Amino acid sequence: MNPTFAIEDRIRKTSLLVAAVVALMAGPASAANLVNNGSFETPDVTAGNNYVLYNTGSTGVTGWTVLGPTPIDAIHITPDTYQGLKGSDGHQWIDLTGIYGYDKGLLSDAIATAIGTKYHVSFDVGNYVPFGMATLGVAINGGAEQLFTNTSLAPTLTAPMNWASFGFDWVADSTSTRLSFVGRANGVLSNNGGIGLDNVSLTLLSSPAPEPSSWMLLLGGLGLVGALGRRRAQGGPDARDARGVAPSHGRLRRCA
Ligand SMILES: [Ca+2]
Repeated sequence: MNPTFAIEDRIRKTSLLVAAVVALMAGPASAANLVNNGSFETPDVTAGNNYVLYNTGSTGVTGWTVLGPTPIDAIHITPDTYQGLKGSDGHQWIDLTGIYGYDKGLLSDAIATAIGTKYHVSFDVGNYVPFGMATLGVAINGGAEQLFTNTSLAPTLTAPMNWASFGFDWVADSTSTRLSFVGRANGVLSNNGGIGLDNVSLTLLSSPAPEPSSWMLLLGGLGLVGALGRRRAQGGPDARDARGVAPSHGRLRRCA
């Protein structure tokens, strides 16, 4: 191999390696769901062919704590084996009204997040069509609540349930994050007999920008490679040809 070409090849490979490192620092291409049991498939209650109620304060829904204004009858897991009421994902979903009522919900277990990093929150709101539209409120770490209403009562593949997806981006301001989902009245845009929740996710959108020291390290490494390449191209003391033989610098070689 031509020595100059060998040096260029080494620099090219090093550049590819640096690009790979930068890509890794930017985060994975497809991020995993950080919410534990966001589809409410655990515990599996499908065998009972009926919904299962959880009282305020219960941690019986894996990954979540039940919220409610009264001690009993807060929310329930509904399996699709109960009157064919299908979730939007998997076989189970949450009815945030319990038997009846508003202001009941679920609070996620703490999720590790990185301050300054952007995430995407998504979830599905379900209407039990005979009862009407459903509204739920979403808050992060007890902050301001946003209301989301599924206004569609059209028949769907999950009839008599109608599910709609919602979401928003959020930049973390804490290293520990808890999401809450609560059924709300919201005027005439909700009902107190069926507010569905399913398919909750929190996914990483981007990592924070690397610290200046990280960039300096990378740029310093690139500069070192470039200097080494120039030194070898000029036939410096470190130069080797493709066989690893140093140049003779004008000295005569003894022939055998
Ligand atoms: Ca589900």
